[in-house]
This record gives sequence, C-alpha cells and structure tokens, in this order.
Amino acid sequence: MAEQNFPTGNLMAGKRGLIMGVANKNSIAWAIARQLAAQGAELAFTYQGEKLLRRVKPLAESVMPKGSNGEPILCDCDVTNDQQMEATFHTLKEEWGKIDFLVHAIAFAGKDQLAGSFIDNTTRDGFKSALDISAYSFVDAGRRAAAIMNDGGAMVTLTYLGSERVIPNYNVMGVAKAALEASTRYMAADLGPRQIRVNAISAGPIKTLAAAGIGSGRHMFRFNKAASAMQDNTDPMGVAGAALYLLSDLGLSCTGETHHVDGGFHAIGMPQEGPLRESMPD
Ligand code: NAD
Ligand code: 0WE
Repeated sequence: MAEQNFPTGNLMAGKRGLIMGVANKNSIAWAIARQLAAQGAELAFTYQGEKLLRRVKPLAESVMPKGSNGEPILCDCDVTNDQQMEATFHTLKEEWGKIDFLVHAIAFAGKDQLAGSFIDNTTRDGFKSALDISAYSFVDAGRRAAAIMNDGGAMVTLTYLGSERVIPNYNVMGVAKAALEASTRYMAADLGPRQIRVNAISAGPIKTLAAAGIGSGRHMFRFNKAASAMQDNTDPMGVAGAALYLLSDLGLSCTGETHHVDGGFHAIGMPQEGPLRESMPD
C-alpha cells in the first residue's frame, strides 16, 4: 500500500476497541487501526508473543492520541492460550470498564496444509488447529468482548472467498473461513438483542505476511487483477473503509453480513478475455 491518508473525522469519537492481528505495517489489521484512529477511536492491541511486540509497539504508539495517559494498551495474546485471552479482556475491563468494538484479523494453518491436494493433505491435527485459530478464536474473543460491551457494540472479522469457492492450495483455510462466516451469523443472532452487530469482510488477496510464501502467489495476484471487475488488486484502504462503516454508527442495522471488498472478483462468472491474455501469455 502506498503511503496514504486515511480520511479524518469523528465517526469513532468516544469509542474504544481492541485490534487483534497486527503483525507488521502490512497487516490488514493495521490499515483498519489507522482508519479507526483517524476517525477518533481509542485502540488497544494484542500481539502474538514477545517477538511481535517489537513491531506492534511502535505502530500502536504512532496512533495513540497524544495526552491519552501515556502508554497504549498492548496485550500478549496467542488465541490458543485461554489464560492470555482471559488476561487480555480482564485488562480492558480494568483500564476502560467497557469497550465498543472488536477487530479480529487472525488466521493460521500449518504450511503443510496449504499445498496440493486437500483430501490427501488435510490431517486431523491440521484441521483442528486451523479451525481453532482461524474460526473458534472469533467466537471466543467475541464472547469475551460482548461481556464488556455494555452500551451496544460491533465486531468485525476478516475472511476470504476460499470459503465459498475452491481456491487452489487454500484448502483447509477455506473450510475454516466457512466456519468463521457461519459463526459470524450465529454470533449476530445471539448478540443482536443487545445491539451488538457482528460482520465479516471478505477481502481480495493483499500482500501481507500471511499471503507471503504462498506457492502460487505471483499467479494469484495477476489472475485476481485480470479477472476482477475493477481489473485491479484489492487496496487495504478499501478494507479499512468497510471496517469503519461496519464498526461505526453508519453500520446501523447491518449484522450477520459477509461484505466483499475484492474489486468485484466474487461477482464475476467469466472474466474478460483481454486482461486474462495479458496476465497469462501462453
Ligand atoms: P498478517 O500476517 O499480517 O496477520 C495475521 C495475524 O494473525 C498476525 O498478526 C498473526 O500474529 C496472527 N495470528 C496467527 N496465529 C495466531 C495465534 N495463534 N494467536 C494470535 N494471533 C495469531 O496477515 P493478514 O493478511 O493481515 O491477515 C489478517 C486476516 O485477514 C486473516 O484472518 C486473513 O485470513 C484475512 N485475509 C487476508 C487476505 C490476504 O490476502 N492477505 C485476504 C482475505 C482475508
Ligand atoms: O487467509 C489467508 C492466509 C492465511 C494463512 C497464511 C499462512 C501462511 C504461513 C494461514 N496460515 C498460514 N500458515 C503459514 O505457515 N489469505 C486469504 C491469504 C491467502 O493465503 C493463500 C491464498 C490467499 C489469498 C493460500 C493459498 C492460496 C491463496
């Protein structure tokens, strides 16, 4: 993403929330955090282990409004660790009393699960851990967050088209994203009466740590650009804008939704011939 200015305003003024899933400046969660901060939100962050604190701390400090009493709230939180999950939301309750929103941008499957044949390569343990980290973690974080959303609230998670259609090598992550999207709907139903909205954003491919080292990466980005309605790759700023809509009061009455931000790739049945030829010269 080029250096960009996120539109400023007051859409998130007076709102506080937790961002889970910043690993570095390319993380989708970081684009969302910057957009929310530009609209006046106060943010807390989780990070996955000490190694990532070195990256996340300076980022967090750069968006915390000056004069807000010093240190941003940073919690070490591996989502498979119940004690760390407990401690994270305990800290938020202690520091803030309540929260208004949650951003969940976490996914993981073992590298061996993300290549070749789905039916042959998906192991019981690989399946369990992909669904635990990538889908159950939203249910778990959502339950803990809702417990301190005393004034209504909103939650957003990040998903991918591989939940709806077969994308080569995405494999068990596609199954995990299907579970994540279904969880979004069930959570929306449970929390709706308390004025807590729960939505998912289905982003097109974006060059982040999680998208690096994908075997067919070059091909995937070129194909997505050529075959999408907008004939361009997905800009994380569009994802951040969608998150702002869904997490602010603009999102009123929208819940249980999976909103695609992918240049219209999901809407295309057959891509135009021209751009495809250019992207894949024989
Ligand atoms: P990223 O690598 O920047 O973020 C992934 C995050 O998941 C990291 O911060 C990592 O620390 C965290 N994580 C993994 N396992 C964890 C665990 N056990 N406990 C706590 N945190 C853990 O990559 P990203 O692309 O920004 O991914 C964010 C979300 O966006 C993911 O859910 C991903 O599936 C989704 N998404 C990504 C793309 C894309 O092309 N990059 C497209 C659509 C959806
Ligand atoms: O959700 C994702 C990626 C999530 C992810 C990435 C990794 C890489 C490193 C989960 N687990 C791991 N495990 C690792 O060891 N995306 C939407 C990005 C992505 O990943 C793909 C894609 C796309 C798009 C994998 C194969 C094919 C397409």
